[in-house]
Amino acid sequence: MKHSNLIVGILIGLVVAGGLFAWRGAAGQNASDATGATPRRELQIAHALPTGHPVHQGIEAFAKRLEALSGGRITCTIFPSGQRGSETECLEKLQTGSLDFTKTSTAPVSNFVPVFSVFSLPYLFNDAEHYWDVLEGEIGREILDRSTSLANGQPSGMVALCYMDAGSRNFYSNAPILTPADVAGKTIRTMRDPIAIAMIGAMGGKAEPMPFGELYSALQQGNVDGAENNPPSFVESRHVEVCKQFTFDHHTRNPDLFIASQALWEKLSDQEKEWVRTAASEASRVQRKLWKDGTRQALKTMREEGVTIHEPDLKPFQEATAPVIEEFATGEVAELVERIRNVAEEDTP
Ligand code: EAX
Repeated sequence: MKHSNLIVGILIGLVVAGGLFAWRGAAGQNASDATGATPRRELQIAHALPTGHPVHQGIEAFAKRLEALSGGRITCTIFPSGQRGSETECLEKLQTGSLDFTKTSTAPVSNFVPVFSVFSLPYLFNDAEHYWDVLEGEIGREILDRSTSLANGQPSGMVALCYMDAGSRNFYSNAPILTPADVAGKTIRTMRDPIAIAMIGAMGGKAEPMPFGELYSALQQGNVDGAENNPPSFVESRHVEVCKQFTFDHHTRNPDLFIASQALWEKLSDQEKEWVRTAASEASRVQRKLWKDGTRQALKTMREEGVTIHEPDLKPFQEATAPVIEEFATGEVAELVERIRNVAEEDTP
């Protein structure tokens, strides 16, 4: 008996050791060279968007730049299209250290770090210029730096590195949405975000939160009447095949965030952190250009695929969603809203 227990013990030991050996990438310093002096890292990035999307291309720019800056010592593998789970699941993987980087909207991050909810408020920004003035200024930096702690002060498991352009969010469906009354009675997919859910409710619709990767079939099967997003996401995820009415009501501008795992971050040397930060800020700039081209291309595809594009009066949408700001902009979020609005005033000549 004792003998067989020993054999079982050895076998378990081998399996565990094998598992640890195979556990590469996430938060990992995988191997040192023969002298042990130069760590090589193979890091993993996962996100929910398809590879034709300008945000994916921005992430590729990050990986390439990081590899170059580190002289090939840090390489990244990208898992796109929800291969490693939904945006919330990717954030949870950052927290456990089983993933090194992800890109998500600010909306799922706000469920962990509430200050990010400011970006879910309807009509917070006047236009793209106001949005980028805030993101690239003091307020944007301040919010990014808050990503490392939960509301209770405990570590969040995340280090947000930079913003990426995600344009504005807009309704699409098969029935034209020209006023908030057209949202009433419809089931609209949203992100898992209390503010987005309340916003649809304020227009008399029903929000159906679900991961982005499940939306194509929900639209196709008629489980939801519509959704809301930017043109590149609409086109690259092929929702354009199943929805033929797109309305530029610009209700929110939730930026995307490129985020490192705190578990990885704590393992990096100061030099490596600097490479990662530099690669992220360069990728953010490159991605803003890719975004413009990607949006232009998406609009062209939408026209070719027979989508009717509406540019409605925004005022009724702003009025219908104003109670959501009243409800959710409290405490420090209310202060941020005021500061963000002041940035727009400073911009006005
Ligand atoms: O972050 O879930 C969504 O609608 C997001 O816009 C998308 O995945 C990008």
